[in-house]
Amino acid sequence: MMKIEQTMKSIRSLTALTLTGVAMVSASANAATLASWDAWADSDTAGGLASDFSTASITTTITGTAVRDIVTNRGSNDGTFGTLAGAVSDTNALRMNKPDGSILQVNVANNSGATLSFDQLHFDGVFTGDSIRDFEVVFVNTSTATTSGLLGSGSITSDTNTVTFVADYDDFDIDVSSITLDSGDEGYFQITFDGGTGGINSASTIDNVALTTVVPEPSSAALLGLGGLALIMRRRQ
Ligand SMILES: [Ca+2]
Ligand SMILES: [Ca+2]
Ligand SMILES: [Ca+2]
Repeated sequence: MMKIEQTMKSIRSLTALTLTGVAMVSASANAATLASWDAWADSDTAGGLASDFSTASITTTITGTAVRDIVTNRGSNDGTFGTLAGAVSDTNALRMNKPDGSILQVNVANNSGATLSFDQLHFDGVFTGDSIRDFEVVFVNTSTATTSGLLGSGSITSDTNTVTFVADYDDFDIDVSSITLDSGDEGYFQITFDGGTGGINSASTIDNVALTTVVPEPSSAALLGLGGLALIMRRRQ
C-alpha cells in the first residue's frame, strides 16, 4: 500500500510538472515562422523569390506582377516583420511595379505531410511619390480552385518624401488564421496593390515579409491520457 501511495505521489508531481511545462510552451510558442524575406538573397525575379528562411519540405516563393527588382540601397530598419520581432537586414528590399492592380503572391506548396494552419502574414512597406499604396489580401487555393473572402486591407502612409530609403517602414500584420492548406496542396496569399495616381519613376517598396503558422496545442487526448493513468492507479488502490 505504501508503495502505491508513493507511486501516486510521483504521478501527481509528474502531472503538475507536465502541466506547468505545457502552460509555458503554449504561452510563448503558439505561432511559428513558416517563411521570411528580409535579406532577399535570391534575386531571381523570373523564377520567383525564394524565402531567406523556410521550413523544410514547404516551398515558399514570392512572385507577381508587382515584382520589379531587388534593390540594395533600400530597406526597413525597424527590426520587425510587420510588428513581429526578428528582421535583421537593414538593406535589400523588394521594389514593386507601379500600375494599379499590381499583384504580389506569397506562394506555398505544402509537402510537409501535415495540414498547415496559417496565423499571420506580416510585411513592412513604404511608397514613393505617386506609386501604389493601398492593398487587399485574399488566399487562392490552387489545388481546390477556391478563393477566400477578403482577409485584410490597408494603406501604406509613409512615403520616401518623409522618410529615407532606409528607414522605419509602416508595419502590417494580416490575420490569416481562417486559412488552412492540406498536405500536398498549393496556394498563395494574393496582395493586390492600388492607389497610385499616375506619373513615372516611382515605385513602392516592401521588406520584412513573414508568414507564420499556428503550432497545435498539446492534444487534449495526451492530457486525458495522464489523467486516465492517475485514475487507473487510484482504482488499484
Ligand atoms: Ca531587408
Ligand atoms: Ca516592421
Ligand atoms: Ca515600422
